[in-house]
Amino acid sequence: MSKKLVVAVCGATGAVGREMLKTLHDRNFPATEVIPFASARSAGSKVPYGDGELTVRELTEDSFAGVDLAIFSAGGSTSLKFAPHAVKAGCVVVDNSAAWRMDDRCPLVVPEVNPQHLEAHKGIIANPNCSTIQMIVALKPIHDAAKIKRVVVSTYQAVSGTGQKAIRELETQVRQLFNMQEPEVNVYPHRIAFNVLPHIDVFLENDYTKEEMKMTNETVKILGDPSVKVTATCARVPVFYGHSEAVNVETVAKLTAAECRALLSQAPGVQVYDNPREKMYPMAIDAAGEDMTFVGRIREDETIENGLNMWIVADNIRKGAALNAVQIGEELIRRDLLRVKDEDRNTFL
Ligand code: 25A
Ligand code: L14
Repeated sequence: MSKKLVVAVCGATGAVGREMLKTLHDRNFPATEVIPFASARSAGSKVPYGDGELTVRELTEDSFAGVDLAIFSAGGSTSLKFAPHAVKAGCVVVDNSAAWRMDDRCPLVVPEVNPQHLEAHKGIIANPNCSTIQMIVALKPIHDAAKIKRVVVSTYQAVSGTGQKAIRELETQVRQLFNMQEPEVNVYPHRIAFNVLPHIDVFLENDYTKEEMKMTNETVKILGDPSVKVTATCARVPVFYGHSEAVNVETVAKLTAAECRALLSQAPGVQVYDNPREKMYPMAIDAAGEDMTFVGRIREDETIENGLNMWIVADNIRKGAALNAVQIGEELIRRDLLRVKDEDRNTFL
């Protein structure tokens, strides 16, 4: 490690921020220094890093001098406020919030799918929504082979996507219910323990949730193909880690289930786990803590000419957030793109 490479993790005390620190360390990211930032109330606290700990600093507009890469997972409003100052200081931002994803100036990247979009970056690169990421690593090879016309997806999403406070809420409600107490409801609009909520993020004009429309819009941007139609229903389930998705895909060309299985077996970041006779299919409890996206229950949709059904599971905090963001950092280094051009520094101010 000869060249200096300073990495800031912004939102380092949160559920995703902690996983970002772990991922940077576990993958031997070539950082010469890693600095954890969070809000003022966490300044001075410690976060684990490798065998040791790092002291959290308060994130301010002046935090980015001498920082080469800042990875944000501190909520959209924090990203909107601070990322432009990072870029001004010459620091490249990888942002995990929804704030910059549909901005034309910001590439939206899954390294296994569209790494070439990084070439045009102006300082901020957006990390897609967790549900989009795991779906698109499996859909990309299918799109390349048979051209996707339409996708119908239903999600079963873990509470960890909402952060540490939601993880605690599920734990607390389960404990309260087993003790015959009235469960406290704070984070979600209704009880999540032993329940399913067809409601993630806010409702929009068209009665879809914002989470559902992210899957529709982000898929088109990442594939660079507006002809791909995605319609989604996103549900919250009482699972701590790991999102599951039932995905129906209609293609232009015929792809048999066997061909699809063979294709996905070769796909980067994907592991086919599909042996129904042996009761083998992807499950959230097995995907938790893993880097791969698992695909199973691959079968032909017998109601249309060219259609497939499958079940896709991944750890929403890892591939859905921290891992994908760190992989973007690795790809930026590989392509020698970890810098902000002088003429781009004021792009977002
Ligand atoms: O995704 P999250 O989890 O919601 O986190 C979002 C991230 O964005 C940051 C935020 O920092 C967090 O890191 N963030 C928000 N606004 C920001 C801003 N303006 C910002 N960063 C920069 N600028 P934070 O400082 O707001 O949060 C710090 C801690 O506060 C706790 N917290 C969160 N929401 C809260 C709240 N406390 C009270 N009320 C709320 N509404 C939260 O603590 C966060 O760390 P915690 O729940 O994560 O952890 C509490 C204790 O548990 C330990 N712990 C946490 N995670 C793990 C853990 N121990 C082991 N493994 C873990 N994975 C902590 O050590 C702590 O003792
Ligand atoms: O990244 O699960 O846009 O509550 C916002 C909602 C992440 C998941 C995003 C959730 C999502 C989150």
